[in-house]
Amino acid sequence: MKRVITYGTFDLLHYGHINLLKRAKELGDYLIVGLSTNEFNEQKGKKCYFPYEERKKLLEAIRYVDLVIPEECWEQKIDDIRKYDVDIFVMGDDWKGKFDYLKDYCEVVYLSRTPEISTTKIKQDLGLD
Ligand code: C2G
Repeated sequence: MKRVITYGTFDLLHYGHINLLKRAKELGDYLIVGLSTNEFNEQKGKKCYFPYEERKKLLEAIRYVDLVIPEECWEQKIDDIRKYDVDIFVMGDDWKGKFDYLKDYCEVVYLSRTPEISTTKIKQDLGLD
């Protein structure tokens, strides 16, 4: 069983997120998502519309997602890779190169972002930002 992991905030879930999760799942058989907690989002400087528990419910309803775990800090990835016996780490290519240090522990894959959509754009288009 090939196990894949990815991380993110996934706020105001949109088709760019779904495209990423679908392709991440296609790389293996089991997809784990490290979902940024509300507190970690503050550290990331991101203001979330939906709190963690609601974002978790949304992710757990997606057919490609097998397990959602909390992402509480930048440093937990190596422990997660070991704990969940992960084979592939996946992120959108806006993060290209940032997680290459994980190549010592598993395969690292950066997938192309869906260009025209983002949570920030949604908020701006709705005049919320
Ligand atoms: N994404 C995408 N296309 C978009 C928007 C997002 O492919 N149009 C991808 C991002 O590249 C990322 C994932 O969807 O891989 C989640 O995006 P965010 O929720 O914005 O995650 P981010 O805030 O970048 O947090 O430790 C890693 C961080 O938690 C990543």
